[in-house]
Amino acid sequence: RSLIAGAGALGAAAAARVARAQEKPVIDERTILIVVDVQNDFCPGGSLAVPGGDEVVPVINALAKRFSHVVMTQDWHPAGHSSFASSHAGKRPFETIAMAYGQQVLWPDHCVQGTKGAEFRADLAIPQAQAVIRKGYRREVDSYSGFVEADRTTPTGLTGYLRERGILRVVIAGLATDFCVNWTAQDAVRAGFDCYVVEDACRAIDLEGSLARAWAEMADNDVVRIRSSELPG
Ligand code: VGL
Ligand code: ZN
Repeated sequence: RSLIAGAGALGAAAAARVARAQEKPVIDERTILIVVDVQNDFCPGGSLAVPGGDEVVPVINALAKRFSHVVMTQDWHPAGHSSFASSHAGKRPFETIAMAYGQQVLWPDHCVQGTKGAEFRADLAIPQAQAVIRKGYRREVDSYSGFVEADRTTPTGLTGYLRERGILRVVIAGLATDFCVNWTAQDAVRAGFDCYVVEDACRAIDLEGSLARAWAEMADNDVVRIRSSELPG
């Protein structure tokens, strides 16, 4: 009875989220782990190093052992990509610019196709990973999300891939919490998947409060925040 009253007060989507957040995900044939952008450039020593980025590797390696289904995303830009500050005269990294599709943060050159920085961390040990979705490969459009590019219309193909495989639930880990993990997680929900983000298996860039904003946006959009210890062993 109180649950029904709660649903009226909260709204159906929020009530469903509350219900789901209290049940931890099952890991079954219809659950997949998405490992986001665990690449050299996002780790210490890389050109867009996320603080503690390398610390996710052992956590993700252990997590991945519990999954039979895993896909990975890989940030994969051509040289001269429009998200690079170096492509815009007078602009510096971490400034923003108006692009045709909206505001874009400008980054140091990173994850250039075929470079060492774009490679996955060598200590990532997920031999059963089944697909790699590369993203951000169009010069004029960025893609934080593994599902839909920054123009918010061009699909990467990941939704179709997961649907065709009968996947219902996605568990997300990787880099960076406030950019590629955040956008990938929200798009997973929009595509109709139940979505869990494993906070201790992620690290953030945290530009001007972007991490707190990301968690708030994810919560508002039915992404469930969990810790790796809450997943079934
Ligand atoms: C990312 C900034 C630029 C990420 C990718 O993986 O979060 N952030 N490109
Ligand atoms: Zn990028």
